[in-house]
Amino acid sequence: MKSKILGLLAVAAFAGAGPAYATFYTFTTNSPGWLMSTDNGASYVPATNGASGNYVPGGVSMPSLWPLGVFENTTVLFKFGFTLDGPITNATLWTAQDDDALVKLNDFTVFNDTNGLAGGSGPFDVASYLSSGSNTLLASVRSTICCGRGFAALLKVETGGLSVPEPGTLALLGLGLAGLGLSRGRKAN
Ligand SMILES: [Ca+2]
Repeated sequence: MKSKILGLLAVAAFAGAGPAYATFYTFTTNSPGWLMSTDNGASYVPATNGASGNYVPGGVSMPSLWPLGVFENTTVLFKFGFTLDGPITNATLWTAQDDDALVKLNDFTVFNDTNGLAGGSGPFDVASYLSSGSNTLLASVRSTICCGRGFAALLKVETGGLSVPEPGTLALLGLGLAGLGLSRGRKAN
């Protein structure tokens, strides 16, 4: 009897490997939780958004962060922590920076822009840089022109989520268990 039940469960597990439910995440520089540092990471404070306008790279408008009161030649670090649930299926990052930026995801370098001009970067396929659980985006933004250190980011992620048995599988499992009950009843008679 035990082996019959195990066999039924094995069939159910095989048939139940149906489509996983995907989860979609969108993070931008307008998402809560962005931090910034003007002393090379020694200390962080909540990032300020003093922008009067937004960048539009990749055809998508992104709210930008503009630290106020930052002096010439000061590199500003922007840091954003976020949590993902499940294996990463797809992930795309766009950014814009004034003027240049070194952008990392979980210590992987996504790109290092050194052209001295304000502009956008991406789209970048960053799926291999992310993982289920805690993740960190870090952008080191620099400019030689006074006071302009804008940064904007848009990150879209799809995760696989958890696999859930399909209704048809549950119905099969129910029929199998009912059949077991019938055969047991017959033997008892
Ligand atoms: Ca640039």
